[in-house]
Amino acid sequence: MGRPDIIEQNIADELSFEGFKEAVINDYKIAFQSRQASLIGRKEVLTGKAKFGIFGDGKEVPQVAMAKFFQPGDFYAGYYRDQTFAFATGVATVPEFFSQIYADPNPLNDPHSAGRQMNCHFSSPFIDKFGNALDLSVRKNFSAGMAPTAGHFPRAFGLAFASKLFRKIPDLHLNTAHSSQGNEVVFCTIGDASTSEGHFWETMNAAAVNQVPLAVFVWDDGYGISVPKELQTVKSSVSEALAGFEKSQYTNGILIYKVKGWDYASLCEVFEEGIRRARAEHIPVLFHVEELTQPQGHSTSGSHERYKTPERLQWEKAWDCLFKMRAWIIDNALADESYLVSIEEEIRGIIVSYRNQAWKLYEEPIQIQKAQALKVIGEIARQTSKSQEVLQLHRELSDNPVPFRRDIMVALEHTVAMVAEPLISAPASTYLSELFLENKRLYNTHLLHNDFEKIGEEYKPLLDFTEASPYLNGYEIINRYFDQLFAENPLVVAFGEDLGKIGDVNQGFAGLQQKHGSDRIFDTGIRELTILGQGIGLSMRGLRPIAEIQYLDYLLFGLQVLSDDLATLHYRSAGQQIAPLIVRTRGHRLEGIWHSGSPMGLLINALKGLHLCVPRDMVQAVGFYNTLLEGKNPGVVIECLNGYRLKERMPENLISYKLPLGKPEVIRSGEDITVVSYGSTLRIISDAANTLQHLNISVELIDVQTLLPFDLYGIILESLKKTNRIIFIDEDVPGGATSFMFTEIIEKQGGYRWLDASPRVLCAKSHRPAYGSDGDYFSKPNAEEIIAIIKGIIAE
Ligand SMILES: Cc1ncc(C[n+]2csc(CCOP(=O)(O)OP(=O)(O)O)c2C)c(N)n1
Ligand SMILES: [Mg+2]
Repeated sequence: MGRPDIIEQNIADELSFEGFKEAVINDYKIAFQSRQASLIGRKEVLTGKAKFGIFGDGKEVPQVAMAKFFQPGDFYAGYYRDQTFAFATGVATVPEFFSQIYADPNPLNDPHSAGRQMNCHFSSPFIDKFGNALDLSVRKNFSAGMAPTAGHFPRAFGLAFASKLFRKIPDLHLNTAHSSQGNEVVFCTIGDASTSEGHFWETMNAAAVNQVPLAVFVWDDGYGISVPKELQTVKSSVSEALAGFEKSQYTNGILIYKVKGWDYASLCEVFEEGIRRARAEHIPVLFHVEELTQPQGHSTSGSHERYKTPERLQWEKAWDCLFKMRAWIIDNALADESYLVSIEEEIRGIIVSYRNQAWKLYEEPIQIQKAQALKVIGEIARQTSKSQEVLQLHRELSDNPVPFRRDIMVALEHTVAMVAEPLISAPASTYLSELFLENKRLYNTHLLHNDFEKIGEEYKPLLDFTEASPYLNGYEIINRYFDQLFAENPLVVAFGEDLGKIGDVNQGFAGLQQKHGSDRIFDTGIRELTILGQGIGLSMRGLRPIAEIQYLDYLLFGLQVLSDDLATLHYRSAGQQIAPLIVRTRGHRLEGIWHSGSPMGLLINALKGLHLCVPRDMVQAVGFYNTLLEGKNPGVVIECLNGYRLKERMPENLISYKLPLGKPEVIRSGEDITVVSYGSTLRIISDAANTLQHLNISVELIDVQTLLPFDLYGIILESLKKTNRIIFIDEDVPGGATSFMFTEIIEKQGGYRWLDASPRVLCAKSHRPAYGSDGDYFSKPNAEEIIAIIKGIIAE
């Protein structure tokens, strides 16, 4: 008999070997199942059941390895190749994968996007249906994917930066629902070719400078669709190109690992070490996963035989990671051939049944609609004088075995249009209205959290002034406000270029870093894109960031993430995720081409899904900050660049007064003409209105206050009903925000009915504003122009 402790050790080894074997076989099963899903998924497109497919075949093995180290509380930000990771972490199931490829709009079937996203764009819930934060520290969190390659990198940086703040700021340690003291790692994937994007480099630099727990996995299959990596990356290797970023013992930087994508054992080893260090030490890490393949080519849109050589195609077959893992399992006697064959056979059958299940779920409600529509149309055909024509519509729908929802609508619409007897066609109209509402709910909701709510309707913008309320410079008011805000709300952080040490270029934060700490008020590099991504990620993790863009003109550097990521987040995740980021910037007229821009039309078009606040002074700006901080939607506040040194009276209730959104304010009442504007232009219009008053022309001046949402209360229309004349004025280019406001009032609100003179717009010239006082005068609307045009309207 052996010694008991040695026997115990042997049993433990045996058990752990059994456990190891089981874990490996389980990984192989997930990888194999994922491959089958890819193969069948492609067929679903080729047979016409789905429109487009892009799959994770050839990337399965690194993803099952990666999933081993993804812990509850961690975050994922990735791209369309990661279905295996989603399956392995349990965040997605195979039936959900199929539901998404069919564009099933039922969130119970496709809980990731409710049919709004192409396949393989996953997400997990961050909020419950009432908008309350879920306990993210115990969940595996997938931030919603999107298609613009590398577009998720700035967000990934922000998600990782949150871990850093949760670790460093003691006041946040109690906030356990969002973090376990910053132990969360962000797993971020990207294809080799997409590392060519500036987003990748800006993010890597920001992560390296800030030392955040961001783990980047580059799936290197040598191609970006057809373009090989020689044309994508210097030295054809992203890890070599990043050599200067590498962390050494005494520097910041990133850890860089290279590993073969087909080598399961090495992948597990390397990922274990890298993730452990990222988590413990908050060091960013890059895994360059090489020698991956694309067994079915890039997507269903074309074949890779067009651009890969026969040798390359042959190599891809031989080095397919799934094939290599299988061989490794057999070589190491973890399972034999016949066992693997039996589980593969079983999985093939299961995947087919998952596909059938998802298809049935997708199709059933549509077949019910089809049957109901046929019943209604058939009944109408029996009663109408247009029986033959209606029967033809009936036949067309009936012969369509798998109609879309739109085909049912079209059949009903055409029936109603065809039949002149309204009483007979009434059942079709009734059913149409029902379906219209249903489809609106499925496809047109969740642009904003609480889509149809009037935000802050109940807020009474009551300013509390006392005898002692002082007149201060605009920047001083903003500064006092931020001071109170940071004292009151521990979730608020603010950052941007020159915002920390000197307290922003206009002193809004002057002295506040010293008072509230450099973890909450801090400088960033000149990197607008990742400043905004930083804000997106922080706000998704429960903080309330104010990300500052130094001048409105430079918002364009970050517009892509605002538009593609932030503005679509709630919609594309079907209401499961929010990012209530506040973007603070300053704009409108000051000096020259790049310090007096007012591209509001551009923002209105790009930022549907955000609130766009355009205050005329700093007290009003404060009202918007308070409102946005109360809500769950993101917003941009554009302070007036030329307003910081103008005196305003500071109310006592700076920290508590809120402004409703979408509620214009009549700032001067008059009888003869309604003038609609916002921001810095209002002061010029006020001057013009004084002059016009001497000419007996009485101007009603309205500040729209917010461009998104826009006048939800019909306040401008009420004014127009009184004056019967209207002009929209701003500093944007022709066709910009003035055209937007014009359409809203004249067309959408029916303002044309109340006009006695033609409605007009006055905006800046098409070119950028020239430098200097004369440059401003001749580029932007001026008081004399305003007077002349209004006199003209009155004389009409
Ligand atoms: C910003 C942007 N540009 C172009 C595309 C079109 N596109 C989709 S995938 C792709 C290639 C990406 O290659 P890679 O990053 O290597 O990923 P892989 O598909 O090879 O895994 C391109 C050009 C896109 N989706 N987004
Ligand atoms: Mg590639």
